[in-house]
Amino acid sequence: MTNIGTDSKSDVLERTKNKTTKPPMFKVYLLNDDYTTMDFVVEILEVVFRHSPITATSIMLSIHKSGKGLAGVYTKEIAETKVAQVHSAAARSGFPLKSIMEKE
Ligand code: TYC
Repeated sequence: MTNIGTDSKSDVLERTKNKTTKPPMFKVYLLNDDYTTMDFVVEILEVVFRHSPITATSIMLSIHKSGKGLAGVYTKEIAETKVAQVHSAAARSGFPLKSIMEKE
């Protein structure tokens, strides 16, 4: 909404609309499996998704029981990076842990 400058007719219209429109957001999920340890999933939720130990444990247990759980919601590029970080940490540790993203 902000038009830079004053009310002079000769002023250049530098901006016709503000920059408050929201970017598309993506949900990042972790999926359950039978081989990844609970401790590893909690560590991923703490380190990659910045959850507290208590929240990370609660999310992990909900994934274990239901099959899938929300780890976080991010813009596209950040969501893609989180998914890649999960897969590379899991591969490095020999776990099949999977992460997926979905547009909100
Ligand atoms: N089901 C795993 C086990 O019993 C634990 C687990 C939880 C694995 C969440 C993946 O996203 C996951 N060791």
